[in-house]
Amino acid sequence: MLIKRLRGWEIPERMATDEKVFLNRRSFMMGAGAIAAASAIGTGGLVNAARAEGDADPTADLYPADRNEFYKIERALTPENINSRYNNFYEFGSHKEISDRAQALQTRPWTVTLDGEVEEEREVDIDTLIRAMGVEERLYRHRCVEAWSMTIPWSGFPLARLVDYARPLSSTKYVVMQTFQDSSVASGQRQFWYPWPYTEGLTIEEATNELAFMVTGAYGQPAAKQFGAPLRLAVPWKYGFKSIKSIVRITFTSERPISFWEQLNASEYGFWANVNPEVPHPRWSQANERVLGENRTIPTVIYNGYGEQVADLYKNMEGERLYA
Ligand SMILES: Nc1nc2c(c(=O)[nH]1)N[C@H]1C(S)=C(S)[C@@H](COP(=O)(O)O)O[C@H]1N2
Ligand SMILES: [Mo]
Repeated sequence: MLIKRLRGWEIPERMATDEKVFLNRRSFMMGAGAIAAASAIGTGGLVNAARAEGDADPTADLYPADRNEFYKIERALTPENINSRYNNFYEFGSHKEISDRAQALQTRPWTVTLDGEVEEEREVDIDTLIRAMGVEERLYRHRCVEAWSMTIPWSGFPLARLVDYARPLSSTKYVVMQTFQDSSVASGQRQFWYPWPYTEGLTIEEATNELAFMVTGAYGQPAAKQFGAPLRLAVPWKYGFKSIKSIVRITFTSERPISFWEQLNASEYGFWANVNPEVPHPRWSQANERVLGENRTIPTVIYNGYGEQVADLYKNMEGERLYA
């Protein structure tokens, strides 16, 4: 397979653009918070209507799932109608308003391939998998590398449980995940300069940390398509781009993968991508974050506030570029 490697300046639409949009939007919202709030209320019905027309979900009876009270957050949850209308899902366009287009994704039937260094490679039906794993609810923060953040009630199961289920060999060092590829439903995938399919990866230690979560639902229901249905990762101590959506393949390997953003621009996006306010992105500060749906910014916290659970993963790794 030939993958054209692009330099930053060759990429017509990329995160730099999003950052400009964000800054403009932010100054707009400073002066018009009330208008923003009013229009957000107005779109709620549309989101739910879109979901009702979607594919039947045979596991819908699992929601709302019991909340795991260990994963609480001090901030208010981002309203669903705001979260559902402001998404990064480049398969459907390199801007935030992709929620309508994402409804074209058929999320049933859906199979997930478990392959690579495992006892036995296999394909598992998503509903079989979800029933085998069980579902709980966790309130998580999410910090995008573009310096906005949200808080969201995810439903799903620990990735550690799925790793067990896959029975990796002891040689496995990394867990690599891939998103579906079908440019007939995801027009963004016709933008040939992106290295589709979207790929992300974790070390096996990260993947089996209790915080690493496989998302199947949000806001007490099966996940909306724009959130990455039917299976999406949530690694809240890392920048949001690590939390890959609509996963079709999970590969266990001893080689570190090169992820989507790293492939596009390795000088700006790396493998580890742990949140750190003191390490700026080459083109902007990471010190603060805009709270999605609120008219304010707050200081960003190391590991997005999850240091107690994850800091140990990175002991004695000074040589690694852990924060980009
Ligand atoms: N397949 C895929 N997964 C993806 C992305 C994407 O473009 N494609 N964007 C990432 C980024 S940059 C962020 S911030 C989050 C956004 O999740 P949200 O739309 O649920 O807020 O999804 C991540 N997962
Ligand atoms: Mo992001």
